[in-house]
Amino acid sequence: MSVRTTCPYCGVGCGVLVDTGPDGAVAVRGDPDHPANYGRLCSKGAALAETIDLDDRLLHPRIAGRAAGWDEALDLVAATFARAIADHGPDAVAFYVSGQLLTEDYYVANKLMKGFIGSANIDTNSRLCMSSSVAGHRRAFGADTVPGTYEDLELADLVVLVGTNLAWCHPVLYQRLAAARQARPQMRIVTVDPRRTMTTEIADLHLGIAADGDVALFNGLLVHLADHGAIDHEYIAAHTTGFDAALAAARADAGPVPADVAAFYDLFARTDRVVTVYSQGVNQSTAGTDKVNAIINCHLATGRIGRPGAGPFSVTGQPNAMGGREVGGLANMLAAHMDIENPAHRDRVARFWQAPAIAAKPGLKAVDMFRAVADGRIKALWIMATNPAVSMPEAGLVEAALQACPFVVVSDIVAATDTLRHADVALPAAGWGEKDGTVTNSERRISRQRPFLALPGAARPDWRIICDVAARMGFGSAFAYRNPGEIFAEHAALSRFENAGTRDFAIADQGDFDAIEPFHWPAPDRRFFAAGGFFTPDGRGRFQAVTAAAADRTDGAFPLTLNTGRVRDHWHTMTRTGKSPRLSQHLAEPYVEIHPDDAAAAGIGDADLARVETALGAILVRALLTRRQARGTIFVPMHWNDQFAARARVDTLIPALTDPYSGQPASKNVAARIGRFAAAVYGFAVLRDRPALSPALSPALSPADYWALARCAGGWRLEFACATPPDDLAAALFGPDAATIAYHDRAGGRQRFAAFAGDRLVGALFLAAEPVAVSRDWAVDQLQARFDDPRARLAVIAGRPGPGLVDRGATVCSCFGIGANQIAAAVGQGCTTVAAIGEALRAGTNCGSCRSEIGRIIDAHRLEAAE
Ligand SMILES: Nc1nc2c(c(=O)[nH]1)N[C@H]1C(S)=C(S)[C@@H](COP(=O)(O)OP(=O)(O)OC[C@H]3O[C@@H](n4cnc5c(=O)[nH]c(N)nc54)[C@H](O)[C@@H]3O)O[C@H]1N2
Ligand SMILES: Nc1nc2c(c(=O)[nH]1)N[C@H]1C(S)=C(S)[C@@H](COP(=O)(O)OP(=O)(O)OC[C@H]3O[C@@H](n4cnc5c(=O)[nH]c(N)nc54)[C@H](O)[C@@H]3O)O[C@H]1N2
Ligand code: SF4
Ligand SMILES: [Mo]
Repeated sequence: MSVRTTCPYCGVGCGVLVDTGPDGAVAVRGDPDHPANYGRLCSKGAALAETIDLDDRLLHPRIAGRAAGWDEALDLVAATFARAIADHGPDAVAFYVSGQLLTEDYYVANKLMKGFIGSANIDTNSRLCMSSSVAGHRRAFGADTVPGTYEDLELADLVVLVGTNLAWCHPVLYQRLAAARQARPQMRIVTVDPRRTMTTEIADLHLGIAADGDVALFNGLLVHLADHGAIDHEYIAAHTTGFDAALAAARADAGPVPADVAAFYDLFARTDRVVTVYSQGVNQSTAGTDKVNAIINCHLATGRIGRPGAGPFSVTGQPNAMGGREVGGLANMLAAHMDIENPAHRDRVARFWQAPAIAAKPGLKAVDMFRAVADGRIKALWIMATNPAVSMPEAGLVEAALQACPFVVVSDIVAATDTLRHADVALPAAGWGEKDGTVTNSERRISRQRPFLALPGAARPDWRIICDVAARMGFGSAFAYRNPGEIFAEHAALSRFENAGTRDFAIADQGDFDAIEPFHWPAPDRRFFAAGGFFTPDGRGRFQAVTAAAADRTDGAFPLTLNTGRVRDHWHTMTRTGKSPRLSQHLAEPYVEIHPDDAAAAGIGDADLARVETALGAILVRALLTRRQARGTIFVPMHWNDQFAARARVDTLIPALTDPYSGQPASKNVAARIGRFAAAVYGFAVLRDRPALSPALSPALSPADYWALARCAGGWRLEFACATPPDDLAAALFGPDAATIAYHDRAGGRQRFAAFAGDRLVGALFLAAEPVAVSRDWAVDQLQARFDDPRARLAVIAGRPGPGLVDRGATVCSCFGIGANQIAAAVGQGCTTVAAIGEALRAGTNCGSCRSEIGRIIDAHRLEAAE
């Protein structure tokens, strides 16, 4: 029988059906009955089965790097936290947690810190993610309420996508939008983003605003609405306050309106059903909260909120970002959407928890928390389900802080991360498929994650680890849960406790935990605020007077604006998606996207290596030249880290500038410069076994200034470059025993090696004085081939497919492994629609995540034909 669970990646929260065969093989498919996805999955969800093996898992507690038992580890954690609290007070300890914890884990972590330790020093990676939306919601609505549902995107006549690459980051929601638009072609879509993305492909109009131009854009819209009779005066009078001040502030921002912006204003003004979807292009900014309110102002002014097909819609990133907000996991929140600064709320929660020491004031937000770790105020820190050495701004300083901290505990599922290398105690947590509990998606829908695998090694669920530490600190009776169902029931009871409609967050008793079906809170398909009913003291929604601030951070030394974000097939710091060969092929290296003119000015050619530098440091990544990037701007993905590349952690470059209301860091607008990295030698290798890339293990490769490692079918692929040629690299990579054949073209500086064991390739290595021109996909295929014939071996060092073999080109469709060259060839043979490509090659017919990319190849090909 299938296990019904929920995808552990993005906040769309797709239902997943898992079947385990008699041999233990796991098959994953979309749950046709889950109301988030109705059976769909994206490339990441579809590849989940590739990420659950136990390679690289953390399976036992470790103390100072040595294996330890649970009792010893838990005793040490509890005793060290207790001693720090006794000696220095409760604010000398902190938890840094994650929107990837389940609600039950999150609830007990928050309860322990805020009710029993007596500090609010618990913050979460949601600070880097959703906190500006939380702050904007609370300013406007009086509570952190998401008014609408996913269905609104399908019912709208205009969908405005602001700072959100929905096609790659919320792919199933994007597919629902694309399907709705196909069914109702009159629907209009506008994208607002400084760069053109795959999401732009669906837009009728794209506004390529300057970084942080959003407040000015939406203030201009408010003025336009006021001046063109598009204001809902009745709604404003009945349900809101502050309109005049907000409009006056918006007018002060007024400037010339370009034609494309005017077209957007006009479309917005005359369309009743408008949904504005936004995510990190809005939140991750020093003006993040103001951006949120500038958007909400326009919806309040038109009364377009909480009605089918109308409303502002902040889409959440992580699978349980919303659950974390419900339990109050942010340092400035309490629990069940209550407010830590409200004495009545503190008293209520304290009574409900029978808490000995309810926190009296907000705790430290993420950036300030790591500063307090750095300067010694925090003596003991526990990090759970997040990788701040990669994902926090000023990541280098975060690492220095971890190194300086007397006691760092890290709960994770993998054995090696950039954060774990600083852990005094490493605790093995249960991962997806093993853990059991609930998550809440972007539309307030709570779904179960259910286990279908046994706990591996000594791994334990996070909730249990936290409760075991709480018990050892003397709080056993308040943390004596036997299972996550008991925690969920308490969480639900707190949401109803002395509520009587005064708080938005309320969930009914769900009865049997195991039988919980995906459900909306507070009631099925309920939306908020169509008829007022805000959670402010006077029940009115609050317009906010916001003003656009100067946002250009560039100067003569750092003339480019660095923007960061995500790619389609990787998840954050790659601890899970990096295990999947399929997902690692879409984009296999860290890169910088740059406009060809800016690249030319810096002397950078396509596929060159580029040094991206800010005032804080430099990284080395591959250059991708594209006109989708606006001049003067560059884009680097956030994913690559020291486990997968030599120096590509983009957060080492990002100063921790934060939004004044939310404390959310500005990850998308940093002054930078770029230069070509001149290597003496470029290399590419495919390898059966993962190469050890540390200087100690592979001295020959240690001078490599650049390397990037990716999983591929049958092994690993490695790109690298060195300023000085390495000695004897082939032997270091292949081992002394492999039968190696070699080709040297001294004039051209090319060397190629192939090593075999039996009839299989152990590895192939290609070196050149310029970026290696060998088909990556073809080379990867050789790892799976049989080499009985010596001539076939020679083809490997010839570095090209033999006659009759085609190079698939860069992978576009991850599900079926279809490359760009194959798609282009099919277009040439008359397949001129995405559907026709699907019929011919199957590309795009499973998860659909690549459909916009296929569309782009078709368009490019037609353009070429027309020229
Ligand atoms: N494939 C994949 N999907 C994911 C994730 C992942 O790691 N991989 N992570 C999940 C998580 S936790 C999150 S939070 C979401 C994030 O989802 P998104 O917010 O969609 O992702 P990002 O790529 O971070 O940023 C979105 C866009 O903001 C644009 N932007 C930058 N500056 C500005 C600006 O000033 N104004 C405007 N309007 N736009 C700007 C960027 O160019 C970028 O295209 O994705 C979730 N889904
Ligand atoms: N420059 C830049 N930086 C950014 C962003 C950006 O757009 N640009 N985006 C920010 C955003 S929105 C986010 S959400 C963050 C994400 O950043 P992180 O939270 O640091 O990224 P993840 O890789 O998701 O880290 C999750 C960790 O938890 C582990 N893990 C997985 N499952 C479990 C579990 O069940 N239990 C435990 N204990 N551990 C588990 C994983 O192995 C991994 O090490 O990055 C932020 N940083
Ligand atoms: S859209 Fe993809 S990553 Fe997000 S929940 Fe659905 S299957 Fe998972
Ligand atoms: Mo996020």
